[in-house]
Amino acid sequence: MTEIKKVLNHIGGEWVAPQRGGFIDNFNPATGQVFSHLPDSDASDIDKAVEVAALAFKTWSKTSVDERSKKLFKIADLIEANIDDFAKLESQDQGKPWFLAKQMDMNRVINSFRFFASAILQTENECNVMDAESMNYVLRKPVGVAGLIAPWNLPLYLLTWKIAPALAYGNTVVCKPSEFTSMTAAKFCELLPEAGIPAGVVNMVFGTGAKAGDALVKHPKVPLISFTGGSETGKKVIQASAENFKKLSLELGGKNPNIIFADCDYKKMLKTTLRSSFLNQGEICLCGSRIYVEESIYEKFLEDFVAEIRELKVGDPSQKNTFMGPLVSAQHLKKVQSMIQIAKDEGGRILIGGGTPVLPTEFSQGYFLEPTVIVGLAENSTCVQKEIFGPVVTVAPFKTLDEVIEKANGVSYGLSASVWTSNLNTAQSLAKNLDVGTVWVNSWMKRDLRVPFGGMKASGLGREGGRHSMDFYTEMVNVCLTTT
Ligand code: TXE
Repeated sequence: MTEIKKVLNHIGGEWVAPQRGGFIDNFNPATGQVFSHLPDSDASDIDKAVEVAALAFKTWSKTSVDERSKKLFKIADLIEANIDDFAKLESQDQGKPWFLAKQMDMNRVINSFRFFASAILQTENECNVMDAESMNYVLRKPVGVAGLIAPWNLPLYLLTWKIAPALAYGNTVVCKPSEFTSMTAAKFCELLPEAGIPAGVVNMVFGTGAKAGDALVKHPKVPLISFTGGSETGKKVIQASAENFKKLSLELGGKNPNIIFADCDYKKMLKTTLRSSFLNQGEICLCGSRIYVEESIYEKFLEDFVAEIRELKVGDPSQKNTFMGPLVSAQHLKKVQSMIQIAKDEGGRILIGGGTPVLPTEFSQGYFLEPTVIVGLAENSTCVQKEIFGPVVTVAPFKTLDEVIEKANGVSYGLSASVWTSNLNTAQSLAKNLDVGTVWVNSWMKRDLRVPFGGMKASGLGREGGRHSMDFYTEMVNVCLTTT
């Protein structure tokens, strides 16, 4: 029998058990077996972590930019040196294939640290000469103890997208990873002493959102919350943080349109659409889960898309040629399956998928689902309107530009869109008219860390990335200097 690992909280540089709570089971989604126990932390653990983070802030906020930069570069180097171990652990905990955990998740973790380690060396201060006597300049100060709450789909990737800029700009952090995927966050803490990060600068409190997450959001000594997760939870975070007027960045769900015109590069579009539909089991907020295809190529697209899907390998995440692993949890699988049932009840037709793939016995208790394509749904049906967050896409035809813009904007979300066309006018018109934070023209999920990232409507509040992260993780003080 394999040993079940017991994870502890990382507070003030020490590994500590939760003060009052017990431990929760953590499952390997590929086998459905418990493989670790996680602290079921509560407000008392959050209090302790905030106390030590506030103390550490006094010195970390005064550490030179040069020194902070060196330490962040060192974190990146250490993760790179251990990339295979991190990738395997992420795959075991989340379900995604090893290759993806390495190529997408861990490479991005490394890049985020290098990006912000370098960015803080190149920051320029704003200065405005006003008249003969006065000038204004902007001082930037770290905000304080940052509360960072991350989801389960890109566990260390999204958590470090918050930790790296928070530390770079002089804040200390209390993190609450998802209770479904905490393992790589714990492993990350093991590297901190070697990177020279002082005790108390990074604190990791594990447990549920209702207990540990809520306590972090409500804590009066945490002036900033960066949250990525579901839109309904995002509403709770806004409400719970209102009492203390916190700085908030909310990266929430998406129901992104993938709009395909007949004049596109068809081969490239088809290859990318497979990825934007099913990469990471469709558990990426940026996945293009609503596919709209120009009527003249609609039937051809369905035929080719289904043929490509038949070739996708679903199964053992450790195998090199596996494209999709299991979904993250039994609860999530049940939710996605119930959405497929609702689609059938609402008149949808399952073109491919919808069932459980046949796999070796080792994986018979895993949370696997076939890649699924649904057609024939009305625009106001549940599966077109609500985020499914699994390997399920809907496909519908369109005739005109105006029609597809209306459909694309006809949901409560506004995170991203992909547009496939060789006509620049069409692309520009969509970019102007789609109510989303990112429009990819002839690509998907190409991420430049300098650009503003975030969503509109139920997809969130605020932008992070490049100088937008600097704005979020610092407070600005305008100093007006006048000669006497
Ligand atoms: O998200 P939650 P879940 C979407 C997706 C998914 C849905 C639910 O639709 O099906 O969200 O997933 C913590 N106060 N996305 O259940 O619950 C929680 O412990 C403070 C989109 O994982 O929002 C976890 O650490 N924190 C998303 C984090 O919030 C709370 C990625 C996210 O959990 C809390 C993942 C509370 N009251 C899911 N309740 C994206 N856009 O990338 C929970 N948490």
